[in-house]
Amino acid sequence: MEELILSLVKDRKLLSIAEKVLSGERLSFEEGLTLFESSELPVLGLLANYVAEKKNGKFAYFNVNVHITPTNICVGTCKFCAFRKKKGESGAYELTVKEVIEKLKRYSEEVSGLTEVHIVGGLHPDWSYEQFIGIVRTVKEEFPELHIKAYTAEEIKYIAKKGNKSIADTLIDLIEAGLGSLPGGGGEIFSESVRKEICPDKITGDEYLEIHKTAHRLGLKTNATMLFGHVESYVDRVDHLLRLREAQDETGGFQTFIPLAFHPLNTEIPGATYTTGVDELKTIAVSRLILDNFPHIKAYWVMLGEKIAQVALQFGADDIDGTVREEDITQAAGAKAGEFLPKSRLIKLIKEAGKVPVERDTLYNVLKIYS
Ligand code: V47
Repeated sequence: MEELILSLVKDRKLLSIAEKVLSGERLSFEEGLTLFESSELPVLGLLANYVAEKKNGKFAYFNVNVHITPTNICVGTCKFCAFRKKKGESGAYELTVKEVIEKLKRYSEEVSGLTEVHIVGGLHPDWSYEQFIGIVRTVKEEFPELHIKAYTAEEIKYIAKKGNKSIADTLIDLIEAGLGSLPGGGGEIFSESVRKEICPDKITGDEYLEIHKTAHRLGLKTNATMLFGHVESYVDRVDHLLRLREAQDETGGFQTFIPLAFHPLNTEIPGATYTTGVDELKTIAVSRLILDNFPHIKAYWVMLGEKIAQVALQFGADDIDGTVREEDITQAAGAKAGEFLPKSRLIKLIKEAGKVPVERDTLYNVLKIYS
């Protein structure tokens, strides 16, 4: 297999990178850049698939989950976000804890075998520390068997500030309330200059990494993301990936990396367009090749669409996320993929990609293998 892959490489620089990948060596910044600049997409795919299968065999994971977004009211100013509303603006909403529970009751009846709830939302100006913690506590009391993956690093910092507490103490309170892990949202692109342009008021890349590392030290697993396809360059993407790799070397607490394809509708990014299939597959493949210490790469079907997410399973991804059911952030920005896929469809997508569907829980414990 190794010889076959090498025989297909045309570019000399790519050939030496391919040799390094096949012998398990770590790639440098320059090499990451060469990968992004390469137009030999099938070779990138073969290399990334080689690495993915070395790590996870033929397994490709999915889970049965729902998302709940308790509010879209947000004091944030992120220009790429089409979801946020100011208080009082038309379309702004906020759910009470009771409404969150009612929604979850309905979803858990509709989606059988539910194991995870993903809760993220806006930075509501009036909600107290106790309210944010209370959502997690009540969900856990009502649904003790569900894993709660909740609050991005940005929300964690906001909640901590509300409570006048440190990040660590806030996470400790959330864990005590029932938090199971942190989602990867809020990573965007770590580059300071890009953040200044697209989300000037957001936590910095370093703060994002520090919050995740603090969570890891407290025993929580977390995910990481990168929002790509807006104003960032390949240099920014490689920088982002290397900073994640370095953080992972320190704590080892990241489970999966999720490249998020930017959606332009209703956003404030001038001239922004949808990402392309080639860029999406390349970004998945290069992420797999650079992030040698991340166990999993997720092709999030809601943002990639089910077709590209499926093909991504041959380009380095080993996970396509879950059933989802409700997803407002991408929908507001012009999602084309919808927000629910039944388990049977996820299994079909994975099988046809030549992989073995594995139903997992949030922490990648295997629940069922569909061989
Ligand atoms: O933080 C916002 C991104 C994220 C847009 O951890 C946009 O398992 C595209 O992080 N176009 C939230 N993306 C989603 C997220 C996520 C999703 C699924 C699974 C997991 C996980 C995490 O969505 C935000 C932001 O980075 N986002 N606006 C947009 N216009």
